[in-house]
Amino acid sequence: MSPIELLGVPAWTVSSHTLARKLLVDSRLVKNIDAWSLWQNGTVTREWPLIGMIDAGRSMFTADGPEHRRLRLKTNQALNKRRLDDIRPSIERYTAELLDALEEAGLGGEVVDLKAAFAYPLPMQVVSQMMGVDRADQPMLLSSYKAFFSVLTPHEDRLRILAELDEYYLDLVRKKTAEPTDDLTTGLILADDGGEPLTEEEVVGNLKALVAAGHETTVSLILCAVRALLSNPEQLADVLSGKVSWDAVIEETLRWDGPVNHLLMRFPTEDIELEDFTIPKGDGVVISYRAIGRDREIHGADADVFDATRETALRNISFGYGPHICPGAALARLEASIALPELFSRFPDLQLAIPVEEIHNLPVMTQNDLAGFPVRLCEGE
Ligand code: STR
Repeated sequence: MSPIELLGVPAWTVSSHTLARKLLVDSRLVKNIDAWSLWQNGTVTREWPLIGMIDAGRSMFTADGPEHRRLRLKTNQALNKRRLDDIRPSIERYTAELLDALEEAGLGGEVVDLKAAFAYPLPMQVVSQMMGVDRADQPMLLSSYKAFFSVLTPHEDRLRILAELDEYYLDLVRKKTAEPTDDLTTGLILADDGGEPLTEEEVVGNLKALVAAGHETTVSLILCAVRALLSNPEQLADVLSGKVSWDAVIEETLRWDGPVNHLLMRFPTEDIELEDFTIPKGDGVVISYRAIGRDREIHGADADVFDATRETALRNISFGYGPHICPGAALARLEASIALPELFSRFPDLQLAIPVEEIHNLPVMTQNDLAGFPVRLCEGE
């Protein structure tokens, strides 16, 4: 537990795996921003650049307890193993299409951006299909979220983008209410299990959370796995020869270089006494997943090394833990487990076009977003 400052706002960060697991099942920590003292007393306002990460509207992302279960039920059902089998052929098709286009662009040994041409569009295509978002709207969504996450975006632009997204999603929900189709948005609208139906605001909130979380994070999972393998050729060889599984690569990437650096925020509804410290009621608590993945108590003295054969990799909590554990975890793993082997089976000689240290992160505080990923598809002359 350490004090941090988020663009001028004080909070606590949790960087221990064991403590995070304890706190993430503690019902005294809630996600509703109204439990935050600095929000209650007006110190933090909508003018704070990170406000959109916390005050994201009523949804499964911001509710707790029985309300949270009610808000999450449909999403859990739509993302269960059996339903994911139905979506697998689409992921395979999108992957193949993008790889065809990539091959054409990089045919003559030209440098191509693996992010722009492959990792970035793929998860948005998948989540759009799942939610019933039009293909034509995908570029707008991608550029809106890109600007939303960047700390370089002027805050008034960020607030405008969030308002425009709200309008877009409200429109989509009204369209699906008038003409139900076979997608999760329609599923969220229809109460077919006798329970209390979600309100329009709640459907919009869930839809926002699902599209944002469903595309942004998976881009990073795919790229960071590729980066880890290209900078560890002996491990790549073991994967390509079948000695090490793709699943092992994916889990170790989640642990070592996962998509989420920090998750904002939770608030104690009463003082929480820990062994050597008390988290005061109403303070902000950040879970720092990047540091948690490198916790030496769990992963050993070489926790900073990428090792796809590491047994403790399976213990990563990069998708969170407890009631809010990522409902899309299995979908993200499925996407990566299709995208990565397909990429390397098409381009076994894939190589970075710049030194690995020159791959940079975007100026984003909470997410592990890479700016670009220049590669060559085949061995140069
Ligand atoms: C982005 C803005 C928005 O409209 C809705 C949400 C709610 C879900 C959030 C999302 C946010 C930001 C990225 C998150 C996602 C849930 C999982 C994802 C935090 C605030 C992660 O990066 C873990």
